[in-house]
Amino acid sequence: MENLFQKRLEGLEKSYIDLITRKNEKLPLGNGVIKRYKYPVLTAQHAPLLWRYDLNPATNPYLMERFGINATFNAGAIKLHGKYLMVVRVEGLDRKSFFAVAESENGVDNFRFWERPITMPETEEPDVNVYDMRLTQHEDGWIYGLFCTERKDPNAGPGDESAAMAQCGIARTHDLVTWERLPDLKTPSPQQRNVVLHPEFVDGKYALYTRPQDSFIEAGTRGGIGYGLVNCMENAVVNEEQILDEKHYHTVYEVKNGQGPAPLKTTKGWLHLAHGVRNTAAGLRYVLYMFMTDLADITKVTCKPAGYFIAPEGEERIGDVSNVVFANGWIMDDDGTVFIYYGSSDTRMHVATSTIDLLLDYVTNTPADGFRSAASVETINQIIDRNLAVLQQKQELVANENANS
Ligand code: M1P
Repeated sequence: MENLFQKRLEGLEKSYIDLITRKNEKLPLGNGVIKRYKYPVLTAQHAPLLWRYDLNPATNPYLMERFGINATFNAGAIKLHGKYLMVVRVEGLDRKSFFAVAESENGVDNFRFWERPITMPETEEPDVNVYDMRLTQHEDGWIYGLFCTERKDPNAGPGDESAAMAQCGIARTHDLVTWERLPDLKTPSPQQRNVVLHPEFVDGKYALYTRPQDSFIEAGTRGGIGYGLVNCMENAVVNEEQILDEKHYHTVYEVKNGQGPAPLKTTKGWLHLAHGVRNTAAGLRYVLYMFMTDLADITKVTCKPAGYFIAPEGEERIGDVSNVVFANGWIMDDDGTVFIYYGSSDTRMHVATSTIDLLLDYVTNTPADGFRSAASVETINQIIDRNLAVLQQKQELVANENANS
């Protein structure tokens, strides 16, 4: 028996080390805006053996998994003390999600989890499930983690064991180890998800991006990326919620949308990453899109490229909730490199890299949505006209050079 235990342990340790030391590779070509990578940066198999196995041969002679991990996805991200850190949504086989920090030296591979998951303090009303943390390094000196806290709907009818309530949980930390839990956010909306704290004060107040919704899944009569101010985070109450980026018929965000990570400040405006959801015969499809808001008035959208920025590709399309990409974490380095962390199909984490210059070019020069097929054709024709003019200029130049030689 001891032999079997030892053999299994060696096999498990080897495959775990191989996985967390594997080098990632940039995929060639791409669309010129981002670089995708060959391997996901985190999977359920990245969860440490120490979490999953009882490593004592006396109590686990068959070396069975005792706590299985189902998925690692939708991570918040931050760079601290030179390390690229993700606060990952880790989901056990029991369907419960919790948060855990995974660290990498270069942001694209060799992510490994810290020894223990985060012990998140609770409010007087315990969370049933917590997920999708957005990290904000706020100018008040704290790192805030805003996340979805899910509980059973107290108004669920008899026998209804699936009606749930989503609200925004708030916690803050300096080191991602010790967290202070603050009361949940209060807003005029019945439910909230995808709430994100803006990194700077606005008129001396904390500014929040919200996503009002009527019920747990459906945004219903509400939806859109909302905005509201709160006086303090210790008792955060949004009294007035305005919508800064609406749902729109026949777009990639017709059903609902939500702010991704906290926006990045650039010379041209605040750069936003968000997810949009549309309906299809095969169910909901989640993609990422970008937009920019004004530096002086952060509720004013100044640029918004049509359509999606990242959509699920290849194996990203398949998972527990297929046809989904979702991002709630990115990191901007001092040299302008941007690491975009995104979850695919509620199963695993990926990275795409770009730079601030490329993203600004993308956001400011990609045509906006014309909301009609005819407008799309008009946009393509304008691009063709400009290209033909350039080609003609080139031909004329060559003809002149030939004539002069
Ligand atoms: O399953 C897809 C996503 O659904 C929710 O996002 P939203 O509130 O925008 O619909 C979240 O549960 C998210 O975690 C999940 O990836």
